Amino acid sequence: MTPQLLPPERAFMDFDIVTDPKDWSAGIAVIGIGHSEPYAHDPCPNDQTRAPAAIRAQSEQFGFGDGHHFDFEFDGTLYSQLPTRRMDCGDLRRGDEPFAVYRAAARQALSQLWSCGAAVFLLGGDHGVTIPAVEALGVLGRPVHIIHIDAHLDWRVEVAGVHGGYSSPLYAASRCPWVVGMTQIGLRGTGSARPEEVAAARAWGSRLITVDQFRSTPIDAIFDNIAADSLVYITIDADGLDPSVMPAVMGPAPGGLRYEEVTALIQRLAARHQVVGMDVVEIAPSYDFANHLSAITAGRLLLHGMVASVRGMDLLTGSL
Ligand SMILES: [Mn+2]
Repeated sequence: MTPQLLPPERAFMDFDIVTDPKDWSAGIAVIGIGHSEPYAHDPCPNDQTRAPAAIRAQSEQFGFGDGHHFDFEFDGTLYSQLPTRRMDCGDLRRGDEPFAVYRAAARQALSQLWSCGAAVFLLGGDHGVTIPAVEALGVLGRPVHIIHIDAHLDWRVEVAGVHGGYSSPLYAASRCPWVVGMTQIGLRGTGSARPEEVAAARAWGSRLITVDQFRSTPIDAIFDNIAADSLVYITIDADGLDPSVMPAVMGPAPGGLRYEEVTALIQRLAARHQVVGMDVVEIAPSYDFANHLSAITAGRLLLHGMVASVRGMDLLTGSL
């Protein structure tokens, strides 16, 4: 059976629900890719599958759904800064098909969205869902730089026999010829990386930036190694942020980036490069506070990414 895009219970904000790819067009596109391939030893496999619904449920409060309330982070209404075409493309749910079939369907859906000129905002899912996204970016025919926010390196070739799980998205990106650079921000503590993965990332040319280094570097200098002609894709693992603002993660690590550091980074990035999409992954709703802070933080980060994608288009008008 082929996985289907199913309409969500409620849309992200009041975006139009458009699950038929024939109806997709340029604009802003949200899509839920909830599933990845968990490791057999995971205590709570794929709780992250429920994150797209959790993020959508809280998005109602960003202007009470309609995006026309004054938003102080955007100095105006959100919808005055976004195109009128705002699609929620639904959720790619996994049925009983093999994982490879699901992953190919995700790659196909994301390729199609980018082909029709949409900026794509992906609701994970664990970090493995970034793999079909970086693979789909090839359809743009342009060099791509990945901005990665995460406590962890995510450069494993495989873990426990699983290739393409949540420890491997940046390794997978490094295998894509169109990915010409990556900047990994927020690294701290320990994760699945061994010294050989750190060496492999550095040898490939990935720029690794710890939280302390991030705070002691002017923000524009963080972007110095992004080639001028590169498009930018942002992948945010929820555990890259400090758990005080993003508590609902499987691998909490104290000392992460603050919310306003990430939003400032996204805004500065948009002043220099075209942001073609973004994902927020690894939110585990079972661990979210009763007030759903993690889902709210995720939704707000996505709004910043959406506005950034539009500003980047303006910046590069005529050069694309
Ligand atoms: Mn990760």
